[in-house]
Amino acid sequence: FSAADVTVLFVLGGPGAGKGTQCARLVHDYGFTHLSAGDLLRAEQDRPGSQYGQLIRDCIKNGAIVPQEVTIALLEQAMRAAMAAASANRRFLIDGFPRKMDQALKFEEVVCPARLVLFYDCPEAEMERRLMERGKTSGRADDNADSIRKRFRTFVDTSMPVVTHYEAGDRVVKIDATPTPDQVYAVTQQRLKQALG
Ligand code: UP5
Ligand code: MG
Repeated sequence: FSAADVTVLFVLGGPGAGKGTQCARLVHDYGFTHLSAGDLLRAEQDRPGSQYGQLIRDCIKNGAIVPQEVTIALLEQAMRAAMAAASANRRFLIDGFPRKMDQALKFEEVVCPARLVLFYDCPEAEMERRLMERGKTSGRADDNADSIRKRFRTFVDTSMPVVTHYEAGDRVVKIDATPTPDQVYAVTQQRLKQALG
């Protein structure tokens, strides 16, 4: 891939910040292709014959980060599939990735550089409330108090440095994710318009 052919936006934010919720709206209104790294990993985990099933299951439950080779290969495959489809769309929202510096550097080296980073900023107490609520029905193995604590820890220790890295390169659009989904989305639209034209 080259940056001339595709536009990639990384969508980052803590667990439960609302990345998936905002991405769904952007897809609906602007026709981005949405690739959630977490969703791709969960699908790979359940794919019969996958050699990574157990590894992914363990990482997700413990809020740990799956080795980048696995995740980048899944993202690359999904991007190729999207581009081969008849309605070839070359604008991608990569949701929940990169969440570790090595992933960020590797993806931009072997796939393509991100045009910008949407960063949804939300206090832990609010994210915890949302995840515990969702956990009543989501069936997600990591929507429980123990896993949530570990996910927050990984986010602060390992994923925030990625955001700081992109902030230094002036590529971050930071959005307060605390208000209602409608309000967050209105700001997202406004800020994206400013940034992308
Ligand atoms: N909600 C959303 N917005 C709201 C708002 N403004 N006000 C009130 N409620 C709001 O939202 C979460 C919940 O909050 C929902 O119930 C929603 O209705 C409500 P959602 O949009 O799903 O938030 P999101 O940020 O997408 O939360 P998610 O739980 O998906 O975030 P994570 O980053 O934890 O999950 P992800 O799927 O990205 O990763 C899971 C795991 O996969 C990681 O912990 C890791 O183990 C592994 N992983 C990797 O190893 N590598 C990767 O590159 C990616 C993932
Ligand atoms: Mg999500």
